[in-house]
Amino acid sequence: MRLNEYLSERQKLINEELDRYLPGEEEFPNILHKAMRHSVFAGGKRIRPILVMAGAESVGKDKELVLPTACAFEFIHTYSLIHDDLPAMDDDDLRRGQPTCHKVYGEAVAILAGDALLTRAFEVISANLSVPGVSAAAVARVVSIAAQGSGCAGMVGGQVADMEAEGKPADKDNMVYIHNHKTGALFRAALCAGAVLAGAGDSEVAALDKYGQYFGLAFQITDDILDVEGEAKILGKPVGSDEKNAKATYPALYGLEMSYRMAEENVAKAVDSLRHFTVKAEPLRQLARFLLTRSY
Ligand code: GRG
Repeated sequence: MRLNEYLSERQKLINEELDRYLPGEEEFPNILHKAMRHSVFAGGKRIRPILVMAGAESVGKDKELVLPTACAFEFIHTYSLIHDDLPAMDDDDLRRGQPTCHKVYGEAVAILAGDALLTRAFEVISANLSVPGVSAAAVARVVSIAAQGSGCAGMVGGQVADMEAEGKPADKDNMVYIHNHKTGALFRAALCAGAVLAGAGDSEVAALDKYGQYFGLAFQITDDILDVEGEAKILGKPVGSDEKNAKATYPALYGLEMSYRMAEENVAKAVDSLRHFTVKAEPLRQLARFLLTRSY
């Protein structure tokens, strides 16, 4: 399997499906739908939908079975980015090199576009019921998994813990809590949702959940490393010379070399979580290893 081809084929499929599940820009109220589409189609990597599909495939089912839910996870992710960029939070003008939603459509519309994407996500999860082979019980369980992964026990909880930590001395345990919730919870939920819709057994779901936890930490550590390296490049500093102490990050707390080793450890644990899975889990194994060499 060539991971690059796998990823671009999945991204193309997801982009087509996302288009199908979003109201058109010509539909009233146009500004809302334009704002939703602006952020959904601003060039994301589509990792969460890919994890939903890979979760289902790892237990032997086709990706087509979970396409609506895969889109739902991208909607939840996009809502979180729109809200994260708002002046009340990170106050960012650019995301993925493009103007943020509130910069183009104003704050009020951006807030509502985020709200609409989050609610649309649950509508689209329920649409997964019309896919033959998916049980109503599985869809109900996925509603709960998605809500927990994105809400106060998951991503929103992590975001608030992150805000609360700002300006305080870095605390390693708190940093792990923040990453597990802000970033990891949605990855875990995506994997489990795909598996549950595919009829996976409890031990398979638990193994994918573990994989998601280690994958999430490795993703965050490599994200922090890329940030430091990117900043060093832009500012012309040697890598590692900047103490990014304003925020608790792995490189700030452990240094770059140790952070990379920690990413490797988490990747190894993620791969090991899948030891009882067949070759059908190969994309997940490769995706985890890919984190160590990614440049974006
Ligand atoms: C506002 C409820 C709420 C939550 C915000 C996702 C998030 C929580 C904040 C974004 C800031 C951030 C750097 C989070 C940690 C890492 C992360 C989730 C990065 C973005 O995910 P990617 O790399 O993004 O999958 P793309 O652009 O590929 O979609």
